[in-house]
Amino acid sequence: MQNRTTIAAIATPPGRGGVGVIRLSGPKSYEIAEALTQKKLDKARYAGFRKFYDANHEVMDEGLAICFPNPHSFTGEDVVELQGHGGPVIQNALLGRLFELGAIAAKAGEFSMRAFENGKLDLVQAEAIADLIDATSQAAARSAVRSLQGAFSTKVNAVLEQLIHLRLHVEAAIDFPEEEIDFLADGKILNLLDGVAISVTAVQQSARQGQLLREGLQVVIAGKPNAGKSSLLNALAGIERAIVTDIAGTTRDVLHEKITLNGLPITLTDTAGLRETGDIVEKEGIRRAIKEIEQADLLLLVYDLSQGEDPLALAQEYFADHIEPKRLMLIGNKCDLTGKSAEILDYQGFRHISVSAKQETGVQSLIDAITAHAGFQPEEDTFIARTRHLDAMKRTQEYLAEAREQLVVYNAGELVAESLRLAQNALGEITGDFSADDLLGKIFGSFCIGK
Ligand SMILES: Nc1nc2c(ncn2[C@@H]2O[C@H](COP(=O)(O)OP(=O)(O)OP(=O)(O)O)[C@@H](O)[C@H]2O)c(=O)[nH]1
Ligand SMILES: [Mg+2]
Repeated sequence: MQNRTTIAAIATPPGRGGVGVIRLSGPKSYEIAEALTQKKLDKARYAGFRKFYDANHEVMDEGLAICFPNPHSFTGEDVVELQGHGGPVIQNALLGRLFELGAIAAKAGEFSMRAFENGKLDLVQAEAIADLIDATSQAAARSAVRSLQGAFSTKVNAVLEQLIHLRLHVEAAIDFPEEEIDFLADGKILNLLDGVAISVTAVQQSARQGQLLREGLQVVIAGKPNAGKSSLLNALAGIERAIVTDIAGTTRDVLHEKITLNGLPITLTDTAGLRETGDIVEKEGIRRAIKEIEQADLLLLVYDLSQGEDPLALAQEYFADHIEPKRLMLIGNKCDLTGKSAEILDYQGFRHISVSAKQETGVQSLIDAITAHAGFQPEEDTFIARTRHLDAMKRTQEYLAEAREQLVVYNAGELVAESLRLAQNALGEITGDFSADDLLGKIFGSFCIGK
């Protein structure tokens, strides 16, 4: 904590407000704040009314100064909060004065990074702060708070302990070569190993809910011109967002609409109808549509039921590489024209739903099918999670599977030990036990300044 710079940043959002807060953190925080106010700070965590002076001893602003001595502060360093008035000009002038007095500008996420380095937060908790600030729904905010309070970290740490316990057994077996084979073969290590894998799976399942809640699902609507794609987007969004006409080729640009279906955040994308065309504008629209199709979590292939087409043949034609039941749902539209009712069925292993986008029949069934398809079932205790966490758990499982193979097939103690070490590193990345500096830089760099 010694020999570090003292950083400063405006902590409140830019703009005008009754109060604007500037935060200082680092060894010279007190010295700088006392130079600014030309007075000693009050005792720890007491708000002292102060004048803030410029270099010519003119009053720039007045407000409160509060100090938080290390280690009992957000960053774990000496922190001072200066609460002046919330206008961009005055706040920037105050910040400029702090720089003159020796503070340097905090980089994005640097306060949180220091809190992490000083053991005030683990990585999951630091990320949860960013997620809480960025939450777009009550449910996301609640689960971010749960992660912040350690709900996720506790689960990860419990699995880490299980894994360390297992590693100790394996290392002990290796240390006694005469008995190694027996040790490895007596089933105890295999049991422990399977126990760890089961625990990781359980955490993966909960984390998947949190990740869906945070990152949502990218759903792309695609199909022939006039199939009713834009009508479907409007029906799902509940507003007349996209232009609907009976002219084939109405939609040309890609259109994104953020909606929430059954609590699941979704980015719904409407695209240009897919067909051969000589029109250069439409051609560009189709090129963009294909790009969206490639990136979708879920594709809704909309087709016109009254045309008697085979939707799977269409899917094959439009997105051959992307037709797998996990990513594709077939939507038979205009069921009102066929006299059939809206229904859900299985079409050669694919979900098939008939709807009438125009009359809005079958839309709720479609919504339920989309959220069920994503496996979204948030529970009371869902915590926020990120793709990064799921990736780390996936790698953990891969190393565990490797360890299992080396144990069961080859009885190779050293290799089991090495795979388990890698599994522990992968899992430890989640909370930051084992994280490369570039990963940390990437995570904290995505936070906003002053956080
Ligand atoms: N009868 C009936 N007509 C529909 C239905 N859904 C859409 N339509 C009509 O079909 C026509 C085309 O609808 P759009 O939603 O613009 O179709 P699109 O797939 O977006 O077409 P492009 O943007 O040209 O690719 C319009 O006249 C709609 O009113 C439906 O469920 N039933
Ligand atoms: Mg359209």
